[in-house]
Amino acid sequence: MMVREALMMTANNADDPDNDYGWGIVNLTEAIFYHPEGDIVVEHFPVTFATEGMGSYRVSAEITCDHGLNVGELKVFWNTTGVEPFDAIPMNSAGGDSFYADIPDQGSGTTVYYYIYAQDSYGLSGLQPLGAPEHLYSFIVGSPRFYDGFEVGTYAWVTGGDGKKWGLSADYSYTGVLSLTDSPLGSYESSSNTWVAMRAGVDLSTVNSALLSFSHRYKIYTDDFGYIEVSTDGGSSWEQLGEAISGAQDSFVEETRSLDDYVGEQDVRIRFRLTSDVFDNQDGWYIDDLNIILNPTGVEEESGDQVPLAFSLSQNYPKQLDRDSLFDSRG
Ligand SMILES: [Ca+2]
Ligand SMILES: [Ca+2]
Repeated sequence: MMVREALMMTANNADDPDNDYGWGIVNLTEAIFYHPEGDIVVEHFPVTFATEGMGSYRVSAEITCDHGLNVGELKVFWNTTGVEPFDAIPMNSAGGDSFYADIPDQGSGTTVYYYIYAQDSYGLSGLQPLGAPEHLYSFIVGSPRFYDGFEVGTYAWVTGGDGKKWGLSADYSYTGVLSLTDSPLGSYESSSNTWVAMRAGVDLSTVNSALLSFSHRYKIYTDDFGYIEVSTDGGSSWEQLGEAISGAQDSFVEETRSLDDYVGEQDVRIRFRLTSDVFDNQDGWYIDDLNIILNPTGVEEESGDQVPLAFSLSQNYPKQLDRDSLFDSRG
């Protein structure tokens, strides 16, 4: 599917395009989630845990298409440069709609870039992330972390609750051009209880410590709240992680929350939830550059009891966040 098609088909005049208004106002969030019937759908949670000596790094995905896939043409393209050419690895079936490919072991400190290529039974292809190979998934060998800069969709997240649906916004971003927000168009609604949660968990069973960090800005009325929550049971139950967010913060600031209490757990997920009462709805909460930084067992910590932030934040930005390519970073 073409990006242009997605933008046109989800614009507000799409049902009745005319010469005066064309396809209407572009709805960015709906465009990113747009899947016409028959489209290839790839659900992939990015590789988080990669260390030298593991043997290989598994890229897993659920891939579906209404009229069938050409399973001989499902591939992971990868390299360590982030630019063409890429090496192709055929994906194997893991049963049902699940497929995987193993990227070979790399030296510690290497950044591995990859994207998923799928072909349907008509020979039409789809790429994930959207915009590949300009946009790519990446991970750093020896610096395990979950990272999301929200530049390539919200594939790693699920939404729910009452009120507006969480989605992407181009109104503000810390890096790149997009951030994650509770109410992409305008203010949040009265009596909201709306959330966005990680689709899969991060494994903290073999780490010494773990830290959640993200950048955010917000305008949340004083009787309304943003909560950061953690689940260790696959999203069935959630507990609050530190203080709730409320009030106004007009520029992006970094927020960190220790996940040390969850070391030893195999499935640790983060959720952001916004609640409101019936008065004074405001613009809401913008989140960008989310990291869950893992300090693996056996790696000596530099000092103190916190994971050093320099561990991953100061180097080896994923390709889509290469500092030279940023053209709209409003802090
Ligand atoms: Ca971003
Ligand atoms: Ca809003």
